[in-house]
Amino acid sequence: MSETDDSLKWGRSTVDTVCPLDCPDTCSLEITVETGKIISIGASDNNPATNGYICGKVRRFDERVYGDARVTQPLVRTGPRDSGHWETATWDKALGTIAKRMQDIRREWGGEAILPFSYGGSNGLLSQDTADARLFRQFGTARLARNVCSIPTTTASQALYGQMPSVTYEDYRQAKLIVVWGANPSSSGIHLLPHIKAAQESGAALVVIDPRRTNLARRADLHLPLRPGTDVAVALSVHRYLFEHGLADEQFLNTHTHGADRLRERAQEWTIDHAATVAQLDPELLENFAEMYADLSPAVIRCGWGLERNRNGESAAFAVLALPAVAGKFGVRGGGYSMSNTGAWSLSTESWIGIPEPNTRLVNMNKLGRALLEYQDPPIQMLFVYNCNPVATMPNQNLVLKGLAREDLFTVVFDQVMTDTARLADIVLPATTFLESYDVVQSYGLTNLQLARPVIETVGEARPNVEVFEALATKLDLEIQSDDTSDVQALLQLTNALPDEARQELMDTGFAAGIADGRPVQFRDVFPRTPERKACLFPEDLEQKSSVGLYRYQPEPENNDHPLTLISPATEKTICSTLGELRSRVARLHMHPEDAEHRGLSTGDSVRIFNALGEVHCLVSLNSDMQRGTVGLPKGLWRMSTLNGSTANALVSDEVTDIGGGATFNDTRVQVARVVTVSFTQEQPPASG
Ligand SMILES: Nc1nc2c(c(=O)[nH]1)N[C@H]1C(S)=C(S)[C@@H](COP(=O)(O)OP(=O)(O)OC[C@H]3O[C@@H](n4cnc5c(=O)[nH]c(N)nc54)[C@H](O)[C@@H]3O)O[C@H]1N2
Ligand SMILES: Nc1nc2c(c(=O)[nH]1)N[C@H]1C(S)=C(S)[C@@H](COP(=O)(O)OP(=O)(O)OC[C@H]3O[C@@H](n4cnc5c(=O)[nH]c(N)nc54)[C@H](O)[C@@H]3O)O[C@H]1N2
Ligand code: SF4
Ligand SMILES: [Mo]
Repeated sequence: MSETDDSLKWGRSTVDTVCPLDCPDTCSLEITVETGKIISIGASDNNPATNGYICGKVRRFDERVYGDARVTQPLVRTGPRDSGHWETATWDKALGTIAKRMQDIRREWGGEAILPFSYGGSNGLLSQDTADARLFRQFGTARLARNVCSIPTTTASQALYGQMPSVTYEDYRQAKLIVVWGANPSSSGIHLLPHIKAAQESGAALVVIDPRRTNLARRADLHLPLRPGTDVAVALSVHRYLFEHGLADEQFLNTHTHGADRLRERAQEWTIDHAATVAQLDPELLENFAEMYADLSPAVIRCGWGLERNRNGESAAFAVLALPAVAGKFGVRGGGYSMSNTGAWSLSTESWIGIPEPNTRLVNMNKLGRALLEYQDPPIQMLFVYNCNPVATMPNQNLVLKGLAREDLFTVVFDQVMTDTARLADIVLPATTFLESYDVVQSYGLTNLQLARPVIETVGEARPNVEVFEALATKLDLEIQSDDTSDVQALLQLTNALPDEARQELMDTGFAAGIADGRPVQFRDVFPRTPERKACLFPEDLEQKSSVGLYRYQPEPENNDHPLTLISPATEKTICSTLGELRSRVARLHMHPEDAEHRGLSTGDSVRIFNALGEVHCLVSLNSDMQRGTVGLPKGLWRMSTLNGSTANALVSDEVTDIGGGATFNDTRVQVARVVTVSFTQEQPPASG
């Protein structure tokens, strides 16, 4: 980053930018910099939704920027994997080595033996699907299906409504009923909370549907502590209730939807009692919910991602997102649903990648371990990881680790810090953080676009993604038709794809609000982006694709050896695994006191959580906010946060959902037992070695 103003180096200044982390809120930030160093990170006024505050994670983001885990130079492995022995290299040498290996592998095995592996990273538009995509497409590597998150919900919201923009946070104040379904905004999107509170103060009712009694559930009028994976049954029972009691909005269904009859047919078997039995709910509570949803308007559903991470993920998301159509909740401010707004700007990455996607092998990222160990013709010979920390975040951790341990695999990890994945690499490349480079950040919780700008000089030799992939392409002699050899040039190219007015706004102020001033009313200002602008309640193509059919519940198989269901939702400590390096305490498994009592466990005990895939050793906390039979570990832990170096994903299988191939993190059966600590007497010394 050469564009930094000299005043940043010497004086004290404040710079406005945006938080691009994988969080729906995209806070606008004010960073104070003194003699070139960040001294504080706080909120700025640019994005009204930020409302003067940011989360604790990003307030301490400077601890990542300057922390011990930061990678500041290209590193080449000199000892065995994970030994921590590295030598530094110049960028030129590191990229030269990588380019040579890529060429050799392509010659011997074909381009498909190289697997680029990435997810959101810092989530800025420049940092993925720009120069990286041009390089890998042109070189003919394998392709990655980035399916770890939001596949079931996106499949449903795309098919039903063509990813119509959502009810925005501010409009929650207008609602008379707010349903927070499988989302935990107290951790995962804190700027929604004041609006929910304000609505409650004006008399709105709050329903939370979550196996845990979350903070929000405690403040709710009704909490449905359902068994994980049973949302489809619960939602279909509400559909049935609406249809049976003449409370479905037939006029809306006739005018604005297709397929309501098929949905009604599928809902038929789901009486309140049947659904309550399957979901282990009190049928009276469930009926209360159905009544409230029928009676109260405007009613908004905040659909989260907790409900999608199981075998019923797609059908659950369909059944939940179809509710406002059947109940006629659209067309008024504060009515409808909120899901991801990724589609709000209709930005086409294809237009700025400019190179068609080759028809090479497609690897579902959830199957990384299997891909490294089992895929043949050709076997994977090289993995290029960026914007992602798969050891911490992908399913079936032990298989991933075994794959990464292959001596014949060449692994490059391009990251800001020495992650659990980077430790296993052959070459580690240092990446800039969002405080060191330009980017454009599109909110998926709101509709705005914001500009991220460098506020400090790059730390060490860290470089932004665009620059690194361009430099590597040059080493590979690829003729990539692009002028964006730096993040600034890429930024200019990307913003050219925006509508003129938005582009101007973004460049002038760093902020563009988006559709209808960022507050679109569904079925009034925005309509489904589907043929005829109608909601498609029963897409036949997906019905065909599903192994059991849409809106159908697949029960869990009996598993008496592993009777507990493990969930691993987001916490306020990390964003996925980002910032996990700052988490020093041993993780805790949360368990209902009755489940603990059966196992003779008390808070603070060391436990093994195990199933056929692996085991995790950590501490246990008794917590009556957990549903009986369901236990919880944090998402995104680093290996150092447990007692045996395994995290929740060591217990999560790489089975994927049947329509979109999404991850099933919360569909995990485990058993828990105390870790027996053996004490040795002097006569029986422990064996050495
Ligand atoms: N602080 C923080 N913020 C984040 C993230 C983070 O890691 N940390 N991650 C970001 C990302 S990548 C995402 S995708 C979002 C995710 O944000 P959320 O939508 O909040 O998703 P989760 O944290 O997976 O789970 C939300 C809730 O679903 C519940 N749940 C689990 N299984 C089920 C189920 O079967 N049915 C129902 N109804 N509920 C269930 C969990 O108990 C949890 O309270 O958050 C983003 N924001
Ligand atoms: N058990 C369990 N596991 C889960 C989930 C769960 O609910 N339970 N949720 C899943 C979800 S929702 C998601 S989205 C995934 C996310 O999984 P990942 O995509 O692996 O997300 P992070 O752990 O945040 O890793 C992103 C990495 O990119 C790096 N990075 C950031 N910015 C840049 C950049 O500009 N350039 C480069 N080169 N690197 C950068 C960061 O330092 C970080 O190490 O995790 C999933 N894992
Ligand atoms: S992680 Fe979310 S809440 Fe925290 S600063 Fe970033 S956008 Fe705001
Ligand atoms: Mo995610």
